[in-house]
Amino acid sequence: MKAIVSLTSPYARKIRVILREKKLACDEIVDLPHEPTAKVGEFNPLGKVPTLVTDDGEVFFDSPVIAEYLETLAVEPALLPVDRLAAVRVRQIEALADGVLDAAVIVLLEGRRALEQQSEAVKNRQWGKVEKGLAALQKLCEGKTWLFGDTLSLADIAVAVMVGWLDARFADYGIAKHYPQLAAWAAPLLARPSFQATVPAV
Ligand SMILES: N[C@@H](CCC(=O)N[C@@H](CS)C(=O)NCC(=O)O)C(=O)O
Repeated sequence: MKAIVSLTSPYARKIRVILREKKLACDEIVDLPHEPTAKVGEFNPLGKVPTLVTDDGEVFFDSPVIAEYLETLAVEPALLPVDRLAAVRVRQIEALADGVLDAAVIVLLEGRRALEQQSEAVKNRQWGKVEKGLAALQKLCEGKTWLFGDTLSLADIAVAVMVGWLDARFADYGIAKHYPQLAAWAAPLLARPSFQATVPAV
């Protein structure tokens, strides 16, 4: 099995953390999806990382689909509950964390355009989603070690990856200043070996 990843992508980090938590053998092929030399488009028509290629040559993307595929390998720890509705609830939290990332990525990319091409309206609208998402997640983690149930799940991994990425990419904003309980909740997860081995190469 091989995973095509970049070392900065939070979506790829989610998968890289899962691979480590489950101790799954997987070659990580580092690609730069935004560069003309990118190879990921040979496997994924959308040209995005992460993309997973199984030993049989089957291809899976995007990160929620890859996470679901990895669950089918039935390797402990299970990161999704067996009960289907419970699994949907975990996936809902993952979607919220990914949605915060999607909005923050737009803000980041908008900020890289020539100054006269940047839209404050776009940045403000997307940052509004980041703020609302973070507020919702902070509420969700109140008094909890795990976001769902009594053990590590995909929800915890997705949210902690999102917190780590915002912290790295928007260091000036200071997530710990604005959402101290969320940052404190994520801290022990970010200290796990699976996260320490995948710190974004910003
Ligand atoms: N929803 C996708 C998002 C993947 C994504 O946007 N990856 C970015 C890197 S962070 C990418 O490969 N972008 C290349 C492009 O858009 O051409 C997932 O969860 O995997």
